[in-house]
Amino acid sequence: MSSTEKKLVLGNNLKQVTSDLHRHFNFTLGHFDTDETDGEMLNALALTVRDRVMERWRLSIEDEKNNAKKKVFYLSLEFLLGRSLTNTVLNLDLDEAVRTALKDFGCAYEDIESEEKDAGLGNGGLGRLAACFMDSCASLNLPVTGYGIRYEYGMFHQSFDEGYQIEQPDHWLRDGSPWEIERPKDTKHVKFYGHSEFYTNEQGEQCARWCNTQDVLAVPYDMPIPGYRNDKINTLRLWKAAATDEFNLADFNAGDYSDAVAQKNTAEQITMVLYPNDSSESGKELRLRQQYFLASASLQDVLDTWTKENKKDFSTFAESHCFQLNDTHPTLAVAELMRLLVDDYNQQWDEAWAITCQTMAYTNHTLLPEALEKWSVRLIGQLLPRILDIIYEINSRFLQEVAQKWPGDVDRQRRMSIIEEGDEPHVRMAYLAIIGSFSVNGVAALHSQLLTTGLFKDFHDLWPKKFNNKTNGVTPRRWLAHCNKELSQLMNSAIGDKWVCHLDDLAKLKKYAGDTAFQDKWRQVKYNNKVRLANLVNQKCGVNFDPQFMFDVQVKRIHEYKRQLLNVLHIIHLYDRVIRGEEILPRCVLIGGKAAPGYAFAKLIIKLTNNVAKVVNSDPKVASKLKVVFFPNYRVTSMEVICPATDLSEQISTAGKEASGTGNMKFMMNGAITIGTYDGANIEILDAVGEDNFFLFGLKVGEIAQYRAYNNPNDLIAVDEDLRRVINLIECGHFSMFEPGVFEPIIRSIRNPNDPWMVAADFRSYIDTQELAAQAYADTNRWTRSSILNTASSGHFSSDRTIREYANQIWSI
Ligand code: 26W
Repeated sequence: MSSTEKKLVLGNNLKQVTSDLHRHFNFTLGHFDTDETDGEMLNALALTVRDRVMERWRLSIEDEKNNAKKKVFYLSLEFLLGRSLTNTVLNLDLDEAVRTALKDFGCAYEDIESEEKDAGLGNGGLGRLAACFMDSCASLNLPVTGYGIRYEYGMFHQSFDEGYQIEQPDHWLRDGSPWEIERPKDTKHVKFYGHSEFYTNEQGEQCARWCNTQDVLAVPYDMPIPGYRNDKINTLRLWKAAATDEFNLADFNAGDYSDAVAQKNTAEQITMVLYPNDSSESGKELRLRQQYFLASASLQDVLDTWTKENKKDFSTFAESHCFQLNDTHPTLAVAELMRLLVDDYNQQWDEAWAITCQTMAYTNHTLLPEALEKWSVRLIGQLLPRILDIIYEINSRFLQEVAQKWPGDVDRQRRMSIIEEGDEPHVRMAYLAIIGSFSVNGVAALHSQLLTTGLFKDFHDLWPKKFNNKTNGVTPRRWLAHCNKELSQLMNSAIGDKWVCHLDDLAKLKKYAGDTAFQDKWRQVKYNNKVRLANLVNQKCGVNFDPQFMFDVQVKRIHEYKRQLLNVLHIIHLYDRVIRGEEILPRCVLIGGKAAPGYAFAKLIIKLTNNVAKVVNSDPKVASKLKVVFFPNYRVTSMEVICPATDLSEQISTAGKEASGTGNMKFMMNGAITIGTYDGANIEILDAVGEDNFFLFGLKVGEIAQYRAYNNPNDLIAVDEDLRRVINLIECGHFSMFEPGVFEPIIRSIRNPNDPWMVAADFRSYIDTQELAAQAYADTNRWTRSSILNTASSGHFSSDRTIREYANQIWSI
């Protein structure tokens, strides 16, 4: 029994859980036993579970205070948590007690859990990665706190009208959330606008202060992050913006009531909505305010805790703190830490800079040039004048260092400057992050290598040791133990249940890969999962998926580089073959994902998919061979049903564009086989599982530029009859009978000799490889063996492995 366990009062046994459930239902929530339980039982259950979280949380905080030598803070504008109830029940080992207790009320656990809304506080990969990391940190008992924003509206809800994406607001907090605890005592003031003032203090030192600011309050809401069966609860602290009272008072007294109220709204706007943009930067002032708001509130929080115990002695601060920056979004933290140390805590610049560079670490998640954040100097100067001073000072000292190392190399200085000169000068956030950090990492081997040879080459020349790789991972708790309970049980019966925390243990499954009795059971589980997904597809799309068919799935944000378009061209090709009377392997194809509301081309891809689906699904000649859906409102909770049911996982980005991918890992863990390009973490998946168990196709990074020089899509179309027929079906309006010409931009893009996404170039290789996958699927035993081997080889892709690497190699905890 652990020391924490001894101090726990609330039991996990059926009797205590049942009695707490009654107590919360009747007394906390004020219902009678005769009331309808719908909706309310979720809250009563959440509170019952939360009580058990609370006692562990308190002990974890106490333990960390007494024993943690170093703490890590994960700063991220996004945490894509999904549902909390099921995850907490799993991690606290409450599953059985909860199921039985609910029966007492005549409720089924599955019905209750499905009522919880997703916490959709993120766009996609980067936000979900932060959530998986939080789970692993707690499960590994590491002192890691997350800092983020409590968006009132999370990722928008997606539906379709005439095949076009419609966005609706996601007011996930409307009915409140039992998983957040407001901590008003820890409220911080965040400064905006105003100006810098320079003065000499009593000691005769030159000092600066930021005056005449318009302050906004940052109120923290803490969410518990439970570890897996280890009684550890970490904290995710999310900030909500609120207006200050003083701020309003001045205007009230001046008799300007409506202005005062309007200003209150301006303050509270900051945390109103998540920007649903996951590649191109919008350049919007509100987004910049969100970024600074997070950075400032979080750092003040850490420094307040520190100075409460250590006064103004920062001599051991660096050795006991580390800040991990999730992409450049929280990078103003570099300048903000300098400001707090120098202006508020009177530290010398050099000491403050040493602390900053020893505590900040930066993770890059993308090579796409349009996703690299740049803020106009004018905007930063207006909104955060003191921060701009500090950025200039950091830059001028840095450029001196560059000049010393490469005397006279003015071009290099211009290239490496934090300030990009031009008509409208900009601050390059990635450069600020690299200069202010002791570690810079990419998220898969290829990606990290491309960073050092391409995008950040100059910085790699200067500081080669700063750069490192941390291949992403996903948590096996949510993405296997929870979402695929039946497969988990089957695996437990064969290899025990240690894999939940030691995913490499799955390798023990390899010896069962050829065992026909085990294969039969494996296939049966997959079949049952396919039935479950088929029901969901029927309910959401009104289309019947036959679980005997191959389930071919691509779910992720919609983006040209991810090439959902290539997938649709393949669907049209299959349809064309069926119409021509050819035999094909029966398939159900599912595509899902959200497009950024301002990304017109991505929205047109959704429209094309929906139109193709409509033609395919309504043709009786095709019904026994092919079904297609665009799955609406794809999110964490849908993936929990989709990945266990998938046979073929589509990971088909243009080589060099997908930093890592993490969906690819979830599918692999659940026994799907990948059809993919040589890109991101696909390469490491291929390495782990071997080429017999992976369908590799397409041009590699090195081949793309060369190929482009010699090949024009129009020539390819001329010589490839399959491609020509597919393009022709779109061009002639077969999928747009009543909307002539709607898909013209798509045709133009495929035919563009400079198509950056290489859709036509990879078509032949993709189609041929799809055919190989179909043949492999027809050989049931071969496919099942491959499926088992994929799960068995997925140990490397646990976020526990990733977090151990961060902890050992970056954080030193
Ligand atoms: C400025 C707007 C913006 C917002 C978010 C630009 C870029 C982003 C993210 C970097 C997008 C993102 O989620 N990137 C994905 O990160 C995953 C986790 O590392 C990777 O697996 C994906 O390959 C990468 O696209």
